[in-house]
Amino acid sequence: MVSFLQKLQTLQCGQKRKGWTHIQCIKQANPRTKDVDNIPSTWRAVSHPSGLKLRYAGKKCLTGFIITYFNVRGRCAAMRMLLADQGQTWKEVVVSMDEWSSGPLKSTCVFGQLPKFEDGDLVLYQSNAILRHLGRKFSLYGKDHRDAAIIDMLCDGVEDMRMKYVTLIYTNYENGKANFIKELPSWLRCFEKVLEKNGKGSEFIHGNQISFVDYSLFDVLLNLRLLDPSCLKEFPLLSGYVERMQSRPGLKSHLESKEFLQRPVNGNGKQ
Ligand code: GTS
Repeated sequence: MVSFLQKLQTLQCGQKRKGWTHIQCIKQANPRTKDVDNIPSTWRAVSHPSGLKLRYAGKKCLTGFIITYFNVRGRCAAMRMLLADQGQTWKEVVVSMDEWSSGPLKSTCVFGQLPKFEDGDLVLYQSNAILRHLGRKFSLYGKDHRDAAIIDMLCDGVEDMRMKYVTLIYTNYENGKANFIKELPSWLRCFEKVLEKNGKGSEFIHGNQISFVDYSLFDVLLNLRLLDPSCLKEFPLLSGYVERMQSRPGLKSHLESKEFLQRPVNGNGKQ
């Protein structure tokens, strides 16, 4: 039979509660209330299938990811895809337009805009800076400085394409859509050519490993395909790329999730 001490050791090694620096105290559940009594507010109690109740205490270890943004996919779609595909979880703080315009949040944001991204006590703004941070954190930035430089270049190229799309959506949707769709192939061709030069399009946008810019490109391509369902038809490599990206297990389940499907693409209902 496993002794109490053995259980304790297993739990201390393997069951350390995420987000807390250490287990301060451990004791058996009160058989009557099945609870640990009188827990000071800085402590947390959790159940464990073994029947033990654990108390965690100490300074909270700030390791969680928090995305603060409006209720849209928008500029957070790519970082959410990256996190989901990398097996990460995160918390969403959804800000309504009323809260944004009347509350104090805007004045606390470095550039007066969202998204805000928290990685523990690191607070970031600017969606591409956030993607780059996650790229470094999860080794999604190529294998060396040369790769990183090219990935940065591609990220700026995707940003240009994203900005054209965002400008259309928010400033000129009705009048500009037809012309936008006419010009779209000339931008998409640039990425088709980049793919062609990289393993004849059988890999990622750069190199043979996924990088943070793949999530951003994939996100923009999905949006463009929503806008013009036939836009990728003349680009076999981009079409294959989208197919490969969306069949990655982590991405597939994210794209099929209620959170993704129910979140509007943009803030004004246009897509
Ligand atoms: N360059 C910034 C980024 O990439 O994060 C742009 C951020 C931005 O434009 N944020 C908009 C915003 O905060 C929301 S959205 O366009 O991303 O949906 N708007 C509110 C405001 O008060 O400016």
